[in-house]
Amino acid sequence: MPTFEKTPGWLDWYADPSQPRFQVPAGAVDAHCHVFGPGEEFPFAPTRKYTPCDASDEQLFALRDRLGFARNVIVQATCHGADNSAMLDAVAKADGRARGVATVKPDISEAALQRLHEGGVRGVRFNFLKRLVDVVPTADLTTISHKIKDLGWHIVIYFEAADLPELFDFFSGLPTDLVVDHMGRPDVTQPVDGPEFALFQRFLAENPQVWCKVSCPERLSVSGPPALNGEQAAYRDVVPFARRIVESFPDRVLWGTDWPHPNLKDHMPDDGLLVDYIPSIAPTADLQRRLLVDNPMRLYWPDEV
Ligand code: 0GY
Repeated sequence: MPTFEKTPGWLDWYADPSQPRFQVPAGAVDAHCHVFGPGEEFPFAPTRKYTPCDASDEQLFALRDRLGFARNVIVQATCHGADNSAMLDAVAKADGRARGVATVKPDISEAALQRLHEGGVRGVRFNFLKRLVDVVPTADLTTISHKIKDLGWHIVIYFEAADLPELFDFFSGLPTDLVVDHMGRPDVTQPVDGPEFALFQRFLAENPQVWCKVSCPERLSVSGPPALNGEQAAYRDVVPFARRIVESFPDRVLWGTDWPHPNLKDHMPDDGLLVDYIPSIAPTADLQRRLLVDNPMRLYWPDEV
């Protein structure tokens, strides 16, 4: 049995998150979360850039129930490479209440894709963050996009705002729906009306097939969570960015916890606080229902809509 030691400095996820004050609407979907291992059962990939702590499906489902969510979208994380077994096992154990997003290699067969589909996978993920991958995956992405398009899958892309200018046309030409992780990681010290975020909004405006996860304020924030007395809004410097996207593209936004929050060394978010952040970016019941229920259901459970 392999044993793994987590990357030094890595913070553990909250074992006992606060009970959110905001009650998510019935049927809400946590559309971005992961499982890690357990490493003894599902070993981490030799190519990984970090070794996480274990975060099992049972622990994920316990968090789902505690926060009041009904369903999860479990996204393959880079620490498992293209071995999707931990994610597939978790989806299988969720009794139809989870879908998966996989990482696949360009030589994957049609039969293997079909098996993934039957296992609940509805998308593939490509990571463009240089700290997480060795090569920019444009060639593989092009090949795979043509293999998955007839399955009705989408492509999840994770990139940083500084890289969008060179990727804009490439992404716009892909043949499937796209889902952008964490708003394309804007630099929130820039103005919300500045050129960097304007380009991201133009990317969404010109491409009706692009969806956006307004997730991970904790990764983007400089102001951070509120002080313990809770006087100030959580992650307040990210709010104008996320709210702008939610209000401009209300039918193409998704939200997720990002539990168990890979790769964080400075600050680990309290998942209850993350849920309490939602009304600050989706201030009306209508926006909240679209963000948390209608949109993810249309993308991941279209047969049930
Ligand atoms: C996230 C963020 C990160 C990591 C990964 O697959 C991954 O390893 O996505 C990150 O380090 O920013 O969304 O999980």
